[in-house]
Amino acid sequence: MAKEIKTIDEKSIWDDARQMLAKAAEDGVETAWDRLDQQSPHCRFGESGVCCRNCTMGPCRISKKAPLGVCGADADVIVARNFGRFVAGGSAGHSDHGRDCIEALEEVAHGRTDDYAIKDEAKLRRIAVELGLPEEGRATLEVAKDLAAEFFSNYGSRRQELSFAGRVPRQRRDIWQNLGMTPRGVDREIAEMMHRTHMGCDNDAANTMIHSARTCLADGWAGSMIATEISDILFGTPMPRQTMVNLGVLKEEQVNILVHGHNPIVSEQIALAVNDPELIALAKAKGAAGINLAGLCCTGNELMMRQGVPMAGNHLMTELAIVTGAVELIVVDYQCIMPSLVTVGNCYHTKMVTTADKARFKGAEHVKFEMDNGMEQARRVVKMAIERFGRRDRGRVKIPAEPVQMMTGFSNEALLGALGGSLTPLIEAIKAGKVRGAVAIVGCNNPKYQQDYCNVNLARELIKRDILVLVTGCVTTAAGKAGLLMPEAINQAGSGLQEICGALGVPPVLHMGSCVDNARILQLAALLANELGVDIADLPLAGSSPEWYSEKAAAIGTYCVASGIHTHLGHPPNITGSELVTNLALDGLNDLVGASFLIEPDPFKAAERIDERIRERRLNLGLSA
Ligand code: XCC
Ligand code: SF4
Repeated sequence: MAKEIKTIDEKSIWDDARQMLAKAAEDGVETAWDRLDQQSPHCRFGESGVCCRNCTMGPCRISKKAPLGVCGADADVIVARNFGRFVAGGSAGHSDHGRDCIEALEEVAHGRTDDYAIKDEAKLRRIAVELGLPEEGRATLEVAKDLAAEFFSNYGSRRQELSFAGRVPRQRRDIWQNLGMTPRGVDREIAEMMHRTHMGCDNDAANTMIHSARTCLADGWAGSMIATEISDILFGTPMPRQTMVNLGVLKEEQVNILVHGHNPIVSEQIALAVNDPELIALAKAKGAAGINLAGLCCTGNELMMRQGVPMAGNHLMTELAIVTGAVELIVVDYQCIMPSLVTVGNCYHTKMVTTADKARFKGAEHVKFEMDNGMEQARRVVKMAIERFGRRDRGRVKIPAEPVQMMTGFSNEALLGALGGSLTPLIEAIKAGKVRGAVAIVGCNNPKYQQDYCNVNLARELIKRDILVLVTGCVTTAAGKAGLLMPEAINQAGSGLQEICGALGVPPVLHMGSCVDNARILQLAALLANELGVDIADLPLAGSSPEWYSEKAAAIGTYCVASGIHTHLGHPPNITGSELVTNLALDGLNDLVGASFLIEPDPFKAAERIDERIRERRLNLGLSA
């Protein structure tokens, strides 16, 4: 059968993307969509999760004719093991990022860096008190030392519970305890996942799935949560501000630098360096009007939340941003950075700079960022970008759009601030049915979908139904480009949400940060549950990742479900080769943890089903539907 080749319009809903896809074709640049065509159809064994490569008696692939691997493992065991390793990878990504944050905090605490400092001292002290660390009358850096040590202990094997376990409602902790799902330590759960999935260990699929959940809970309630809290402490807790989004944030007359990756430790320094008057003067001396910084993906979210740096695009826009021909340099840390960016950059004058030893790219220049050289390295990178400006081929530059305004910065602290210091007004609005519930739409782009079609339409459908939407990660850019992150978007919301958001002056879709910042949503859910004296699973909440692609997104979905938040995915992970695992994910988990996964590629149908769930939860709480 001939392969169906998608038209440009079928690839993305956005005009900026479509123009750049056309330009990419003209310029002879290959993109993720082209490579998806080459890779399709995908391997059925891989797709359904029944290919095992865990030892060299195999690889084994399960079929009707060969239902067992050489060792005797069946499809259920193989699927569960593959899923376990998949989410262990995602949890490792978030949590290792968290570890880098702890190391940064420790360096600051010990006075070993001049480039970083504690920006939100009040938050540092608040968390110290929350975790029972001595705080009163002590110097800030002394408290920081203890907090860093406390956080490090979450990665080891000596704890029975994570530091932030106290944030989890009692009912939820009991559920975890009874299921053997209580996360003990980040590295421990990840290492144990690798152990369990070695040949000849955990050969009970359901048992492996329980540990998968435990591994992801360690990510959500420790690795990611620690990353978020420390980033706030070091770089400031986000507060509402306005910024702009789409490829139109690139500036034709300026040196354009893009930051891409996840950890603000690099991008925050770049953000400072681009404002250095000496470097701006240098740029002007080279004929540019100035230096322009914009973000991509999650490090873009981090910078946007805290500094209001504009967002050029999400995951599938990263190649297309370079296709504008206007980007001098792209500086990356880690995660979600397509190796193809080096190649695309080489088609133009765009230089790619890597900064982390654990994420090097062949063909990119490596400028290693460390805690004691952040500013020096950032200045070096900015100078490289300025030097590149002269090599720009002006005839090949095309910046395709006018930027769209958006509001960002809704940390829980900001949300509480907007509510006047307590959750009561929100709870009252929920009880009155003006805000019927809340849904976190998170995660990625995936070229298997028309880019952002599901992300945007799901958000639109939910706010119509008076369901507040919270966004993080790459969905942020989608919602922002659709104009949903502006207070005016309440016109598209139901009357209840319109009234509440209108009174508060906030959009009906709130940007809560990067992917590690989904921890903010966990914390908010727990606060609401505790306030109402119920479990998280009793709340009219849901999660969704319509266009997800990454191991990290699967880890997020899993810790959401294990935390009691029903979670929608546009497509299943590679588990469909096991009926047992699939049934557990779609249904069985409900009995165990009070929430499960819901798979639905159509955003309109997904909204319907999420709404049903919220309706049910509301009725159970004795509220109107
Ligand atoms: Fe990556 Fe975080 Fe997904 Fe975007 S949303 S594609 S994981 S950058 Ni995290
Ligand atoms: Fe095959 Fe078992 Fe080895 Fe997997 S662990 S490759 S199923 S023999």
